[in-house]
Amino acid sequence: MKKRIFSGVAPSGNLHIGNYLGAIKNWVKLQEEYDSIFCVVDMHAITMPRDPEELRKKTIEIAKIYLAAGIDPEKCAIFIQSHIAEHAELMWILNTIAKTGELSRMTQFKDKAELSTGDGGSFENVPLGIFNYPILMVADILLYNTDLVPVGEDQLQHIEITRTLANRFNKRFGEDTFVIPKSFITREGQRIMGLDNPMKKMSKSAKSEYNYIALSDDAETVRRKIKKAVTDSGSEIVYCEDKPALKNLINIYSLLGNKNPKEVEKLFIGKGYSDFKSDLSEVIINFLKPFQEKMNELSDEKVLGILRSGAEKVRPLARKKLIEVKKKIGFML
Ligand code: ATP
Ligand code: LTN
Repeated sequence: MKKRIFSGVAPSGNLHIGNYLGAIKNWVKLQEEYDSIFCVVDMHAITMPRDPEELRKKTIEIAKIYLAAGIDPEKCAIFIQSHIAEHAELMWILNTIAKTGELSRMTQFKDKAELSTGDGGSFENVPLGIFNYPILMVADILLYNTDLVPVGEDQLQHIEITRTLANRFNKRFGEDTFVIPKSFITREGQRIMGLDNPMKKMSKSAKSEYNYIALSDDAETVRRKIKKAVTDSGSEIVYCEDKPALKNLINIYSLLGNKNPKEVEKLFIGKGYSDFKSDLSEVIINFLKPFQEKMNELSDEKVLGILRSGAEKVRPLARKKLIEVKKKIGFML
């Protein structure tokens, strides 16, 4: 039997090349080998305030991005999280075995708490959904007997808590209940850094649009953002740890231009930042153009149809697992 992978992206903000290189690009390769389920996690998205119309629009847009990237709905299931109520039901059950301490230690919680309160993240004002966001993610993963979770490095803590809770539940109610999943991370794409600050990851909830290249950016925007991207002191194009900004830009060049960092260095021997940046812009534009054309060819109706039939594919799996869990904990069926 094929092993199973599960992953998801929240319909919030503008998806950027970090999301693509850290997560979605890997999914496209993995779908050939694994039984694959990809989710648009709208229930996670509402942990921050969202305009309802915008949320619907983004939900479809994320699915279009999956499809334009090469996710094949014939091979995989693509669905919307809120279409399968079992995610919320399992989450409640898992809430009862999770500890507040382990949730408050999540780095994403600390970051989002600060973002959402505007007062430095005082605990009293943090929405509860941000606090137990990881438990919903744990439910997403455990509901489908997931073996591998392909994500970017920032999600490792969430995979760890998934393993902890699965083990805790299994110990109490039966070792064979949940499969203990592993993360799947690739070395290069794991952490694309912000263009305006190479010490922090590129993020779709960044305050400035100069932090990221969105998958929807047009050629002019890409050129403008790359021109403004911070660089390190010096003038040579070298790939090394003590030049984090340049290292990040070379990483992007090599991942989107299908070259390794050493080859990129060679291309720019004797040249400076301005040549490198203008070439990098063209590499990014050449990647984005066909991607955006594919997205534009997909109608909203067609995509919604794919998402609905994806939900029907995964529903029996989710039902079966939840019934098993309910039996084990002593619910009447
Ligand atoms: P937010 O800022 O709203 O938290 P995000 O940009 O971090 O959003 P997510 O929706 O949290 O994006 O992440 C979707 C997927 O993309 C996850 O697998 C995550 O690990 C990956 N990812 C996000 N940012 C990066 C990045 N800068 N580099 C590599 N992978 C990333
Ligand atoms: N928290 C994840 C999105 C997410 C996810 C999942 C990823 C929600 N549920 C299950 C993998 C598996 C993020 O990338 N911010």
